[in-house]
Amino acid sequence: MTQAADGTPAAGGEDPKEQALDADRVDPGTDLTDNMGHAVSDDQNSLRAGTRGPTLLEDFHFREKISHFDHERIPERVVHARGAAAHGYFQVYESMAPSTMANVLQDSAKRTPVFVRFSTVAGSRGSADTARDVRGFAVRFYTDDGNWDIVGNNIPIFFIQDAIKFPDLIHAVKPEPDREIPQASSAHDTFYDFISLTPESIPMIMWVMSDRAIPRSFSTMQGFGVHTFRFVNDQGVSRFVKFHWKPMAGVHALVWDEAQKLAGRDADFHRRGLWDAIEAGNYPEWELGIQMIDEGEDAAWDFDILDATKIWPEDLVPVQPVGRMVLNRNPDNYFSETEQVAFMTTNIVPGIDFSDDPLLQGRNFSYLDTQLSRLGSPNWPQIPINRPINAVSNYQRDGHMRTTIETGRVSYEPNSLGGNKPAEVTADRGGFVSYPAPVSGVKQRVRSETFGDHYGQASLFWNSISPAERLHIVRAQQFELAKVETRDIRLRMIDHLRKINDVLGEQVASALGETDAPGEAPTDAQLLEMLANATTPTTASAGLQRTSGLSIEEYSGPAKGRKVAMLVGDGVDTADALRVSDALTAEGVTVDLIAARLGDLQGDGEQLTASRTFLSTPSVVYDAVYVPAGAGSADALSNQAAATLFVAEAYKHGKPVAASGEGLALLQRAKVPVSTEQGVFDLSDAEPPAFVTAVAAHRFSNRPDDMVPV
Ligand code: HDE
Repeated sequence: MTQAADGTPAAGGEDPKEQALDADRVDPGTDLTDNMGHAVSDDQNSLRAGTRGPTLLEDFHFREKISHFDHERIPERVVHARGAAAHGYFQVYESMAPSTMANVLQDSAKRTPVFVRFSTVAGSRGSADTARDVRGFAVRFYTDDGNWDIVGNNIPIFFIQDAIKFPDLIHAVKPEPDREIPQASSAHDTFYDFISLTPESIPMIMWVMSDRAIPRSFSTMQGFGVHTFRFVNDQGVSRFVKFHWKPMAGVHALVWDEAQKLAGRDADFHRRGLWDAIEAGNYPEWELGIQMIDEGEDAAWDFDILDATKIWPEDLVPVQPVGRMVLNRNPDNYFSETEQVAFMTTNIVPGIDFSDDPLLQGRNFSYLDTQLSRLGSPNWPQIPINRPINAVSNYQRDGHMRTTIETGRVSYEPNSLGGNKPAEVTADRGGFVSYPAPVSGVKQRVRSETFGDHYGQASLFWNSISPAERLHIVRAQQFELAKVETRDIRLRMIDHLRKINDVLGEQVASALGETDAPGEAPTDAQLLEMLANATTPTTASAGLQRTSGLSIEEYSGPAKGRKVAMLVGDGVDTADALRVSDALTAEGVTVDLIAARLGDLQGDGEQLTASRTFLSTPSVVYDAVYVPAGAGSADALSNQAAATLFVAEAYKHGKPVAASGEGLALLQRAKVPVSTEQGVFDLSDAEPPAFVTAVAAHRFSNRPDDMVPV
């Protein structure tokens, strides 16, 4: 049964999707059988002639087992192949009836089951979680009126304006076709060849080079529907909307050095984080918000609401809160649920409709089509995770792997033999009717002139983020373009970047050896100063020079869900360790004890047990470090080079660090100076809350120059 975040059962009894899935869950059973139900007496040896003779064709048990194994794989998603998902629920704050008749957005007492899959875009199914990339953020609502999917991303815009360019974009970013290199990375020639020749992608490049593309976790990412959609109310009035998911945990990122190390040290970092948080009861939560405008309200704007490379600045159209989503249950089976879930932009319900965004229109073809190839049959909607919770009844029949048994003589409409049931549903009884938007025009292949500004919103984004975030974009672009081997491509990119901002263009040019005035490369601190006032006049932004909503620093949250490493050895001051650990766990922070070996530690008082070792666990998987008091423990740690590195690296990555008593010696060895403003605490005589607050704040980019994270 689904539990609410506070542990109480879901409102309205059991979660209807979970109930429906129950019918398909199987437990391991007791007796081993083959697929036809025959009990298996020997699963160790194939049937052979004599003890050393050849295997017999007659061995149906062997053949069935191997043959099933041979066919275990289905094609991975052509994009978004790597992902992780969870179940949960959505609850609207108050009825949205004035603007939409969507059933799921009416009743604040009702919990609608959801299944949400997060993903990277470029990498294959086995690639690392922390690659620099857009993240998919696909939400399925199992509503009483059928499935509604918001198949979104963690970035509010996209690379291209017309779906016809999608295969080109994806071919360019995927590993290069002759050498199949590089995996899950945009830092290569074909990607920047395409991008530099496709100026509409430039605003998105700013987002992909920003901290948004290396999230700390799925639960600290925003989500966006990206396209303009419609809300339609029961009076038939339509308004345009954009969907936003705001994480209750705040928006937080990794730093690039950390992301790269994580790709090796824990390639499953994001997937593991989601799983562990839900198992620990730290349920990730988001608030759904909408930006909504009346038809015609955009008439005077200098950008087009059908252009998916543009945001609606929040200072122009504020985000209104609509409801809350909680993810509280891990899937039972990765393949059956996360791999087989098939989202579609065409899954909409009465009260929601499309706009004419050409990217959305193209997606509306692609998703059904791709499922046919990936899941292999038009009967894929019968797969449990894809089935809606309301009844499905129609005259579609047959095909590979049909699992339902439709009874009766009739499989056509109209009919008299079956009483013409199932029959059409009128709009007043919930039948879906497309919004009757008037359409006219001459057939032509053109891009509207209103889609023509490719730099204004790139500068709006740049102007609206903090100097530290700008620094990260400079460094990311320096990194990526230095990996591009073809000079002409690098030069074309520099031209684009100069149009977004002078300092950005100049710094990237200089790192690529393309400046007229070569000199010492500025340090991070010097660059931060140069970036502080480095803004550019904007266009395509309804007159705004900057807007709220774009800098991740605006989205803070509690410490809940973070992970703190406590470095210990025998002789640890147990009371001190518990004092800090209790303060952290009370706020929903996970604390792991890391020592030279696993197991119980010698110490006074309550027994402490190390659950990780320095060999198995690097600092990059934690958000902060604490070194408790205790002379024996401090001595033991001083013999561990890995312990010193652990603290130094966490500090370099901008993470909070704290120690007490003898534990402070490890900070000294790691050359980490105590400074409360810079998130390094001596807790010997201080209470832990300041440290807990620092864990919530996540990063300190105000550390001395050589320690600033890049
Ligand atoms: Fe997708 N996209 N996409 N996409 N997309 C797929 O569908 C496509 C786009 C997004 O967790 C595919 O089931 C086209 C924008 C997510 O299962 C495929 C275009 C946005 C997921 C496909 C786009 C997305 C997909 C591959 C250009 C954000 C993963 C497997 C018009 C608003 C869903 C599949 C999951 C997956 C096509 C652009 C989000 C091939 C043609 C823009 C989150 O159908």
